[in-house]
Amino acid sequence: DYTAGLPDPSEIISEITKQYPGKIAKKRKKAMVSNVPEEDQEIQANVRTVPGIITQRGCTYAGCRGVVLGPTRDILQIVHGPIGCSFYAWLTRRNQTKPETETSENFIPYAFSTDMQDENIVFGGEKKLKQAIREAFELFSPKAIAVFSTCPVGLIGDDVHAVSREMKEELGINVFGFSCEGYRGVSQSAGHHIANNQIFKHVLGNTDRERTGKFQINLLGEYNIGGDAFELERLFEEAGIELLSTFSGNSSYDSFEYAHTADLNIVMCHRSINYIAEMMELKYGIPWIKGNFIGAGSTTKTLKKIAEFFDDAELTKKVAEICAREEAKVEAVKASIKPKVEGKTAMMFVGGSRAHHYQDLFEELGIKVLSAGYEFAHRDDYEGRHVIPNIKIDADTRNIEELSVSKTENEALWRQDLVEKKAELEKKGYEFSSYEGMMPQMEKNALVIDDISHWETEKLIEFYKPDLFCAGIKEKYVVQKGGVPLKQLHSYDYGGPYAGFEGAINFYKEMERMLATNVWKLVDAPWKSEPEIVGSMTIN
Ligand code: CFM
Ligand code: HCA
Repeated sequence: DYTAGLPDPSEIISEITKQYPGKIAKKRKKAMVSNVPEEDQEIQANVRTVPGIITQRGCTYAGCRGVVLGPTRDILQIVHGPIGCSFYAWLTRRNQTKPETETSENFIPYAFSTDMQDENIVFGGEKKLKQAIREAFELFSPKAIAVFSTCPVGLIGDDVHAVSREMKEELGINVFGFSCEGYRGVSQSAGHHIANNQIFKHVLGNTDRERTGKFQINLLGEYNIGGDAFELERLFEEAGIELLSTFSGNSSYDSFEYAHTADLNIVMCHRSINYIAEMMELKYGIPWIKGNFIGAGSTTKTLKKIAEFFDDAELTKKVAEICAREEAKVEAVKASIKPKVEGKTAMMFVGGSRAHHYQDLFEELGIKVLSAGYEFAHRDDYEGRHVIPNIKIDADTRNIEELSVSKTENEALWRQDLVEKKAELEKKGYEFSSYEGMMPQMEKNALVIDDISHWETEKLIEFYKPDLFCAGIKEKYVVQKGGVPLKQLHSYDYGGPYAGFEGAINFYKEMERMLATNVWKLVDAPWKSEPEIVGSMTIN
């Protein structure tokens, strides 16, 4: 029995929240659900964090610059703001890239910033931004320059879009800006949306491309953390599926420009990139399906779903062959590791999709996920519903208006072959926008918590005493000092890839290292013997 011997989740919820003032307790309770998979439960998500509660969320700038645009190697990305914001987005996410040749452009190791100073805050920073764009162009002659606004830019009213337009004209390359000031929205989720809209408007669809493969796809929401995308590229290549563009891991500017010539979009992290998937469907009639490559079983399922879309005997055979061969390798490793970790317990509080995707990997090893949650996902990501956006796209300018759905307005631009194929497959029962959420997959009585606070994290560990905690760098050392190993599911610590078949093998081995050992039980939290740290500091 899954819940045998565990505390009752409703008791845990009241125990955790009784520490809070009344209004806050009421608000936080709405973000905590004792899961009943077969029921339509509501969870509060994507709302403002209680000030001072210590959230693990990031800002809008992080979601736009760091997450969505960050992994593209040849767009020169200038951060308009104080240097700290640029430093924050500099190589921390472990997104990898492989330029086509040794001399191909790769700006990922650089941090470009206008290094805004007090004087720019008082007198405006547009002049400095223009100068920075000119200087970057002279030194690096990039294909495209993107400008990212940080908090002070919005506060003083610098117009990054006007500057970008002027520079585009002057330099003759694509220059575009993002109003992704950190304080906009309630988390990095707002930054994803801003990034999606601007890439769609300024880049996607700029050039056409002759067909070079029989089966052409884009991979959306795969950021090549720890080399995940490399493992997937290997599988697609062997199967004969041509990957035109990845949004945005190991990605390039040109591939964004012709991404609209693909036959199908595979959406991996729906939370950060669903907007582009929907807009490509709306403007070009390109269908999308959701895919998960975390876990060997999920990888097979997704590859087979792609093959089913193309409905080609040779491809179907090839994919089946690859999956069988790779699954056999995975099984051999699993057989030696599973008995050592089966029945262990884990908790996951990560981002906006991984806390769900990684459930498959844990299931494969027989590890129970007692409690999980996202930092900034929306209700559809938890509850498993597909929400159709309210947008209309101008056919010429690609301007996006938040309006009523009007799929037919762009019908003339749709790929008719794809529209027909979609209709035909749907008739046979093929599901396109099928959508699975975290809650329908989790066990009964598992505790689901949105935007978990530091206090709540500590209490949960006290109640459940899990064998493993999965989160990020901010949580890692506090949790480990308490004697519970923490696996970072953002950066993978120093490991990875974890996607695809090779990734599953890597993850199993990592679980063996972390869970089949008693070393963590020997850790004594320093605050148990020394509750207060007394120190002195001299400032000269
Ligand atoms: Fe998507 Fe991501 Fe995630 Fe995300 Fe992120 Fe990330 Fe994440 Mo960190 S895009 S939602 S904003 S899968 S950076 S690669 S690991 S929180 S779960
Ligand atoms: C971000 C990036 C982040 C942070 C991870 C962490 C990432 O939110 O800006 O807290 O460890 O994956 O790098 O999510």
